[in-house]
Amino acid sequence: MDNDKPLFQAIVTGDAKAAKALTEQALAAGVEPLKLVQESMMPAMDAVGRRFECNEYFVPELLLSARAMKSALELIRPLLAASGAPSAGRIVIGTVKGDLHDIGKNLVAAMLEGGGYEVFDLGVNVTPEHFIAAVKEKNARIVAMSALLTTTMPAMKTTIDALKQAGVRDRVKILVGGAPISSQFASEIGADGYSENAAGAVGLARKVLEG
Ligand code: B1M
Repeated sequence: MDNDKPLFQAIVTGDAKAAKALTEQALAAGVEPLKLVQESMMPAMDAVGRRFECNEYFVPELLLSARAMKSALELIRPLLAASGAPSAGRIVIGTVKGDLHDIGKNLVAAMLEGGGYEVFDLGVNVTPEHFIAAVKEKNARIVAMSALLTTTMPAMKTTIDALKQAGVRDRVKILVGGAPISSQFASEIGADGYSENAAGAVGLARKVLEG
């Protein structure tokens, strides 16, 4: 194991019960939630990804690790989101059509909530129609899209095109992110911004709304 932190190990080995207990213990001991995310949880999912790439792990192991990650994240998300500030604007967020990865998207949503935004999480496998309906219904100022698969990256452009077709593109700023996404890809598809990580998404949202 390339990290000896117990929470890292619990997630890599897919032990959800231990991941939850260790997170509870760390939080009770005063460890910063973001420190747990950055130093144990995200490195753990990266390690899981590396094992998957070299055929040491298969989908069942990925699922177990994802479940362990989620059990820790459930405790952390409300803490990241806690902020008494008035709403800085409404954001709809979702993982694009065809893509079921939601751990990073959930983290981004929690950080945006913590940054004072009212966040409407549409979940995973979100169709362009669903994004359009949510923008209209919630009167959102930002659409944030996540994609983790190279095969679902094009769904971001499809969604942007559909927002244009529906006549709502100009009333929202569009932000994109996810492991295979880059700022170059974001500008190629006509998004307004790209963030590499959850913390960066908060500053980016502020920047695009001000600019
Ligand atoms: Co999948 N998976 N997976 N997977 N999975 C990856 C993404 C992969 C890189 C693994 C690998 O090969 N190394 C690979 C994709 C390869 C590619 O496309 N080039 C892959 C594959 C192939 C697949 C399947 C096709 C496997 C199969 O069935 N054969 C399948 C596809 C299913 C589908 O979506 N249709 C699949 C399934 C799954 C599980 C369901 C088992 C599970 C997901 C569970 C879940 O999310 N509920 C899973 C997992 C866990 C992973 C890895 C191991 C971990 C992903 C993760 O949660 N990372 C992943 C390998 C890896 O990434 N290292 C892998 C932690 C998370 C905090 O980071 O999501 O990157 P991330 O989010 C970051 C940033 O990217 C950014 O901020 C976040 C926090 O800082 N960000 C945004 C994300 N969204 C943003 C939006 C923004 C801004 C920033 O908006 C403004």
